[in-house]
Amino acid sequence: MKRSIKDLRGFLDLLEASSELAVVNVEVDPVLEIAAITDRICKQPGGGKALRFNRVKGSRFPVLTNLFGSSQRTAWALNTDLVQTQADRLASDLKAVDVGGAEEKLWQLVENPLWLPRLIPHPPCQEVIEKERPNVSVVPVLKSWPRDGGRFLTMPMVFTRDPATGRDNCGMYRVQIFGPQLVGLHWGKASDGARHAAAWRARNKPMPIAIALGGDPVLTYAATAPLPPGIEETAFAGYLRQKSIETTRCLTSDLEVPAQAEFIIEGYVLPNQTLPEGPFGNHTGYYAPPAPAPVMQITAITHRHDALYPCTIVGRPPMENCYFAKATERLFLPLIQADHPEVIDLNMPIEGIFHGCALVSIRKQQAGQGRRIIRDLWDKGMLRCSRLLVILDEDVRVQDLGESFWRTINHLDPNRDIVIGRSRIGIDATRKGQDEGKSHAWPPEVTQDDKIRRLVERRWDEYGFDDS
Ligand SMILES: Cc1cc2nc3c(=O)[nH]c(=O)nc-3n(C[C@H](O)[C@H](O)[C@H](O)COP(=O)(O)O)c2cc1C
Ligand SMILES: [Mn+2]
Repeated sequence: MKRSIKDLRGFLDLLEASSELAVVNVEVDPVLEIAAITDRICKQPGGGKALRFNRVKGSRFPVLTNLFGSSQRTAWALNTDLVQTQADRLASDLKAVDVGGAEEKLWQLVENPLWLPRLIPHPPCQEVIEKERPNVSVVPVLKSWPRDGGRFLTMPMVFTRDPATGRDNCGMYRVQIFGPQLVGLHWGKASDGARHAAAWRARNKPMPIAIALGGDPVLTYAATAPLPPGIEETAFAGYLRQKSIETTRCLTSDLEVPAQAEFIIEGYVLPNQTLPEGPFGNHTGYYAPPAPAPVMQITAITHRHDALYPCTIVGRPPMENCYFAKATERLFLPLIQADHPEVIDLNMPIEGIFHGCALVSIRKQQAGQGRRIIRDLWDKGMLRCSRLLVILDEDVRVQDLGESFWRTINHLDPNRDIVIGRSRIGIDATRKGQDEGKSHAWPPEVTQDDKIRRLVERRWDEYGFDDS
């Protein structure tokens, strides 16, 4: 699909034209009510429509939820009608790069001048500038669950810069509102945001930071993608949309942020300040407990005149983020395959909360290959955090959970097939040969004789069933 979408408005127009948007015009409360409505909608088969709440108590700005909560809408966000089309493009582009492993190939592909962000003047995200007394409470931030510790930005793009390399990162990490000019940041230990913060702390300097809300949906997706450290999300987004992302310089720091965003929150992270963040109703379906988190001092808030506030509700699956997670499964499979050509397919069931569980089918050619690939996949890349990793043979359709479970439980010998890693479990559910500790030859599968099957097929009508 060729399209000219470059911001949230363009995306909303597409949703509206395709009857994928529902608009709520009665007044609703950003505390719990919008989340409860959205939770109910996104549990509908297929994920329900995107929602626009025009009258939000306490704010003049509309709230958008469930924007990406279907396979179709996530595909559109990724500049395609079908995520697999982008995955196929990435796979063939990766094959065409003839250097190094998956990470080097991706680097070569993405760090192309064609895809690098481009600075523009007079950005829409700076139509309104609040530098004197910025107040984050102009944003209609939601409280999603009754025991949440407060209000959280749930779809923020958090921009930081590596002080050593000057390279920028854009990651999606939830942000808790602490005060008019104070928010808390929740970047995981292994994230690029945390890495940057540690580097600035080591220099004992405040870290410039900016939070963008809205803008081209492709960048919102890229902020959640498991890109290797150092690859810039803006360039990856440019690669996916086949056109550079437009950026602009912050007003109170050097950082570059998406020009087409709805809101930009600028500020600094002080080296040694933390505040308790959470609890937060998380994508596991359980509350994350409160813990100390770094804080950001806000120096400016800029936005469009008629800004829109996009956010998501996380909680027990299925939820909106499952569709992003499935897109990542498709897009990053070619990267896994670039390093491990024996990998055929991958399923990360949404009930496994994405990182938790992965089923991988492989073309097995050697004894011990199943166990070996478990170790290799835990070593680096997207599956390194899989707490349950199941390896199946190439003929198993891993997208079919019933079939995968049947094969796994029947192939499994717990004495032989379990691999325990650091707080991880792997199951080698491939067929085993006698060279792999199997005492007998692998038993034949129960299937009908081909000739008889064809005969029955031919005579089916004669038998007189009323179906066909
Ligand atoms: C809705 C949503 C919320 C997320 N919240 C967090 C978060 O609070 N902390 C975190 O470390 N990762 C969070 N993630 C996952 C990160 O966005 C993801 O790991 C991303 O790759 C991080 O970027 P980075 O590799 O540049 O650090 C969230 C993802 C989604 C889709
Ligand atoms: Mn990153």
